[in-house]
Amino acid sequence: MTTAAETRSYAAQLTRDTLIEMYRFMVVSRRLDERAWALHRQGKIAFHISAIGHEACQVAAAYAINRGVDYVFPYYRDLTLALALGSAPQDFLLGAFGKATDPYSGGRQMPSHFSSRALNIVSGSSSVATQIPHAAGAAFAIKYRLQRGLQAPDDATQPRLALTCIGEGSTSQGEWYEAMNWAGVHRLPFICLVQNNYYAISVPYDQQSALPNVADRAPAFGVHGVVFDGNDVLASYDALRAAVERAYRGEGATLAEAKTYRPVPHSSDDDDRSYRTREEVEEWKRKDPILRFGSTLMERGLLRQDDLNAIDAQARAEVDAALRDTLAAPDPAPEDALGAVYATEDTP
Ligand SMILES: Cc1ncc(C[n+]2csc(CCOP(=O)(O)OP(=O)(O)O)c2C)c(N)n1
Ligand SMILES: [Mg+2]
Repeated sequence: MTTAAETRSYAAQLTRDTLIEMYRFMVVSRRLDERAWALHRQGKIAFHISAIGHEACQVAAAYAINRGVDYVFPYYRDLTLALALGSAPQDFLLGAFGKATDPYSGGRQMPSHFSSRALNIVSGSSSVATQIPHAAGAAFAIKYRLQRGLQAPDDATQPRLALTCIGEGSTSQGEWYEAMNWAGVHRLPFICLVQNNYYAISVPYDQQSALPNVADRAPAFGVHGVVFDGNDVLASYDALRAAVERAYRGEGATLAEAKTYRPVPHSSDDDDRSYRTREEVEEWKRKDPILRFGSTLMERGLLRQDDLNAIDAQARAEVDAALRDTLAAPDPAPEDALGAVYATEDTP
């Protein structure tokens, strides 16, 4: 188990432009997410599940890996991750409205089931934790092909890994244990990012585990474990980049645990007032990842308040435009409902 202090400061190597780009993705994600809540309350979309509060560790994960090269197996809360990997705000909205042109599933899956063949984002099931064995299997394939020289010629020297995300509550599922064990046995180029927001809908973390950290289980699997502040972009990047370097060097898998919080209900269909106090929620709102990263960028003299305001205005305009285009998109034909989600017969 490493602590954040022991990891090298990879974040110190991020350029000003990259830091600002990361901040922009967080703000676009937040504005898009807030719009989805409003659309749900207006009765325009059927369901929303939110990334609010999780933006820091997700943007850090996208920037730590080699985007478009590594394989990503996200979960439903990964809006910021999907955007930072290259999925467009409109892609998310097309899914939320279940439009025919929804690139994730043609309107066949629930919203926020992110996927893109071009971006190496693999579609998942709604059953929690099922993406973890898929990701470990992909990591096994990466290692197997590398060892046997089976990669495409232009790919022979390209290190790759599989990254997957999951909530802390879903680590109670058997699939998670099976996949983590497999990753340990085969020393796979694999990262499991646990976004620990302390609740699985209404069930608090201490009812899921007797251990203070999910990553405390890492030694039992024979993988590396790390716990970090998931509301801090730079701490998250340091921990995840170290995990990526280990995977690329052939040193095996990492169980990376981001401590974070969702300051909103679990989904549009949840009322969190029934299981947690407003004081607790307010305390976490003071640790909001976007406010924190914005302050860091200002303290470092990289941006002024005016710049933050301009980024916010631009994000709102981007969301407005994406929504306009989404509303104009066609609805699917009812007879298409049972069609394929990820691959079709003519998919190569
Ligand atoms: C196998 C299975 N059981 C139950 C559910 C219903 N369900 C959806 S999300 C969720 C809670 C997951 O909590 P956690 O893993 O902590 O992730 P979070 O939503 O907090 O990010 C549950 C129980 C499901 N989708 N799949
Ligand atoms: Mg949770």
